[in-house]
Amino acid sequence: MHIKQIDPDITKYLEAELNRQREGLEMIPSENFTSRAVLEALGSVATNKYAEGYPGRRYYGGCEFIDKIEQLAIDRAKELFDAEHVNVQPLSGAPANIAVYEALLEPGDTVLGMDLSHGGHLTHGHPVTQSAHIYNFIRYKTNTEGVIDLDNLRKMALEHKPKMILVGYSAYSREIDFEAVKAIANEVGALTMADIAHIAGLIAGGVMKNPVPIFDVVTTTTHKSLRGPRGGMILCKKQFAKAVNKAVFPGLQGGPHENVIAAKAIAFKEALSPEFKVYAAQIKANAKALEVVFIENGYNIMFGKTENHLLLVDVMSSKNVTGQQAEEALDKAGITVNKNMIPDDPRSPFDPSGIRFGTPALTTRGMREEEMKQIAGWMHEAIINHEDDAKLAAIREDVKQLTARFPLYEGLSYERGE
Ligand code: DSN
Repeated sequence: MHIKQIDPDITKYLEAELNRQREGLEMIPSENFTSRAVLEALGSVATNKYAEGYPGRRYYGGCEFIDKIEQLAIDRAKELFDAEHVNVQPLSGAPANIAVYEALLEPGDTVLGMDLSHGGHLTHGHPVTQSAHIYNFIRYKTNTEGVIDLDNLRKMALEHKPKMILVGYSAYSREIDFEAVKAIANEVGALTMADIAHIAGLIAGGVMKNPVPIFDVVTTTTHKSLRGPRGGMILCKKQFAKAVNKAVFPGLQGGPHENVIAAKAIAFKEALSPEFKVYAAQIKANAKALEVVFIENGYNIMFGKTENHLLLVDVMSSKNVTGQQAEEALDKAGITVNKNMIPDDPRSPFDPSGIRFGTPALTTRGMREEEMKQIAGWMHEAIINHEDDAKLAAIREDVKQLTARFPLYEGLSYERGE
């Protein structure tokens, strides 16, 4: 029986979510639209199988096909990122990061990681996380020009003698000089870890630097710019393979989600295609096109500029509108972004000074610079008219007309059962 017969309530909400995705402009930089093939694998029979262990070494019978699926995912990820070893089992980015800490650190070890408000991530040592209770995270920041100050990072590394230096960010819009960070780490005998969750698709597409051949260990999610299923992955040098695998299973996780791993394998195959290189380049070009209009309209762009897929904009200092007000107004206009802290934000995380937005999802729909210009203009109008519901509703109509020209999941309907 089809989902619509079994559960009309869930069907109704899935259809509503499908329409929301279709009719709106999805600009949260960590979101994307997977291919139908990836969706199909997620809903496949592979979800039924327990397969604790690794290909060829499982604790359950009947894994002969699951082994092939997981091995394909591993082999494709190795090729895509030029990796010596890959673990495709982490359930998402946070568990992948925790598994690396478990694999390579002892309780109390010192880690240098980026401050959250400067573009870092909660799992990079924010005091609210469990990892911060176990390890000694010391957080570095960007400088007044908005870039990672490598001289300061070196000074901090010499002072604190970290066991690991961690780079990779969720709101930082600049390239990362992995070689320079590696040189600092070598000087103090530290391990190197990069979390490339946001930029994995740009790296796979060859338009950003790849830390995998340089760093000891790299983590990522697979559902952001990489456009795969919601999940995580660890890539590392051979010497850390055993410790990483042991930390993921049995250290932290049980049975791997093999339907997700099948979907990861498909996404990696897609990312290995020549079309994906074009896609990755367009993501960057689209972010630049947004930036141009935001600068023209007098916005304060954090970190100086964008060199990847995202922008962090200080709407408070630019237009005296809070991040929360901007997010709400844009939502009403059919444009989804997220409010975000700016470096050393004086405001609270619930109503910060900034908004963060990006282009992976819009680029998947086929939108290019021309559409970005139009969208950036609407965003500006929505922000400065954030109290004018009629204006926001009018923009929403324009958004609907635009998105109708860029179909999403054509033919898919949960209510019609197609
Ligand atoms: N929640 C993700 C993001 O939006 O960047 C990071 O985990």
